[in-house]
Amino acid sequence: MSTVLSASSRSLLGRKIFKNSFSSCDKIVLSTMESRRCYSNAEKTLKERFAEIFPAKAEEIKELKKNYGKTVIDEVKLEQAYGGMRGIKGLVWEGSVLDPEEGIRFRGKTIPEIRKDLPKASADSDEPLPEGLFWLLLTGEVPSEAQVKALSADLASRSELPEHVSNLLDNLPKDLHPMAQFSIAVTALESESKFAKAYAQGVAKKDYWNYTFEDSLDLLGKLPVIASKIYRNMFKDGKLCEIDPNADYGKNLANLLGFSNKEFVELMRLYLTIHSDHEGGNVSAHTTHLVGSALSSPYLSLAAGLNGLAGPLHGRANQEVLEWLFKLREEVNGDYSKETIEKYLWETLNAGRVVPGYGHAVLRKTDPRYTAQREFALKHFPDYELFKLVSTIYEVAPKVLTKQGKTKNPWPNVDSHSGVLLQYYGLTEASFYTVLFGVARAIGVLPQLIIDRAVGAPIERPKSFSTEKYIELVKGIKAKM
Ligand code: CMX
Repeated sequence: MSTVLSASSRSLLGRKIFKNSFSSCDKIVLSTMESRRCYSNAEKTLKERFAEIFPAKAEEIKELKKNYGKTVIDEVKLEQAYGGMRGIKGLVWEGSVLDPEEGIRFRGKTIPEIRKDLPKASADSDEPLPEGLFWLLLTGEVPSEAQVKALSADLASRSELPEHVSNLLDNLPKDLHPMAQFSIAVTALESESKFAKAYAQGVAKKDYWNYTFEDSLDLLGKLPVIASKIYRNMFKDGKLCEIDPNADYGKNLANLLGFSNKEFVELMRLYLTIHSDHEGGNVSAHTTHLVGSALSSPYLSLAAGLNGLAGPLHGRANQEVLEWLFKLREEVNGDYSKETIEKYLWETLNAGRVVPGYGHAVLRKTDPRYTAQREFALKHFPDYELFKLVSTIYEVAPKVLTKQGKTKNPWPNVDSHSGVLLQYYGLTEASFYTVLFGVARAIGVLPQLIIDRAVGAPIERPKSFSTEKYIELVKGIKAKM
C-alpha cells in the first residue's frame, strides 16, 4: 500500500497553516501582488523567504568576486594532489563549515545550539525538527514553529510515489543492497523532474532555482516513503502505513518504517538533523553539487551523491561498525574488558583493516555528532549492553590508534554510534542504516543545489595533470628557485 495525497489536498494542506502560502509549480514566479503582500517574515513560506533573500546573496557574491576575485586564498602542494585534495580551499558551501577541533556549525550554529534553537514538534519533545534545519540551511534563518509546521505539511503532501517507482522497488531483488535500491529509486524519479521538463522547454537561467526548489521539496517528501518501502520489502511484510499529513518529517519516517515508539521518533528527528550536512567537500555533498553543476536534476544529482555515501569509508561505515561490533561480541564471549577490546582492535589493524567509525578527513577531535548520540543514549538507555560496549571502545580505541601512529584523527566519528541507537529500538538490520543517513544527507545537500541555481553557479571543472606533467611542473618550479 502506498501513501497517497491528491494534488488538491496537498494545496489545501499547504494553505491550512498559511492561508497565503503557495508551494506548487503552478505559481512558480512570485507575482507582483504576492511580493507586495505585507506580512512579517515569521509568516512567510520557505519559498517566499528564499526568493526575498537570494538576490542579496547573489549581489554579495558578485561584489566579493569584483573586489577580491584575484586574491590568493590557498596554495596547493603536490602531496595534496596525490592525497585526496585534503584541505584545499576551492568549494563554496553556504549551509555549514567544519572546524577540525570544534566540529560542524550549521549557519554558524553548533549541534548543541541547533538542538536548543530549532523548533520542536511539541512541548514534550527535546529534539529539533530536521525540516527546520532544512529551512535554516537554505535561508540562514531559524523558522518559526508555524513555518516549520507548514513545511512539514508541505513535505507530507508531496510524498506520493509514481506507480513505476513503487513497482520498481517491489520488483528489485531482495538481496540487492538497500543503498543500491535507494539510488535506483531516486534516479527513476527523474520522470517527475519539473526542472528537467522546464529546461527542455527552454526556461531562462534566472528561473532555474524555482524548478530546482520544487524538485528538491518533492524529492524530500518522497524519501521517507522510498526508504521505508525498501525496509519493509526487505525485512518486513512489504506493507506501508499511510503518511500522516499532520505529522512532522521524523515522525512520518518512523511510522512508515513501522516504529511508533515515542523515543524512536525523537531519535529519528535527532538522527536526520545531525546527519544532514557536513560542509561541501565530503564525497556525498561534493558529488551532489558536482553533478548538479552540469544542470542534472536534483533527482540525478542526489542519486549520484547517494552512490558515494554508500562507500564503506563514508556513510556505509555505520553498517561496518555494527558488523565489526557483532564480530567482536562473538569473539570475546562476554568479556568486555579494556584488555580484550584492545587486543581485538590490534587484530583489526594488524589485518590491514581500518577501525570503522574512527578517524576523519577533517575532524581532529571527537565528532560532536558522536557526542550528541552518546548524550541521547545516556539519557534513554545508559545500561544497554551495546552502548556500554561502544563506550568502552571509546576509552580504548583512541589510544590504540594513536599508538599505531597512522591515522591523523584517532577519535570517533558519527558512524561509530548511530547503529547502536537503532539496535536498541529494534531496527536491527545494519545493511539498511546508510539509507537513513541518505535521507538525512538530502536535507543537507539539496539547499546548496537550490542556492547554486539561484546564484548561477558555473559547471565545476578543476584542472588535472598526469604524473609526467606534474614532474615537469615541479622540476620547472625547482629550477626557478
Ligand atoms: N583505522 C585504521 N587506520 C586508519 C583509520 C582507522 N579508523 N583512519 C585512518 N587510518 C589510516 C588511513 O587508512 C591511512 O593509512 P594509509 O597511510 O596506509 O593509507 C592513514 O591512517 C592516514 O589517514 P588519515 O589521513 O588519518 O585519514 P583520511 O583522511 O585519509 O581518511 C577516513 C579518513 C574517515 C576515510 C579514515 O579515517 C577511515 O578510513 N576511517 C574508518 C572508516 C570510517 O569510519 N568512515 C566514516 C567517516 C565519516 C563519514 O564520512 O561518514
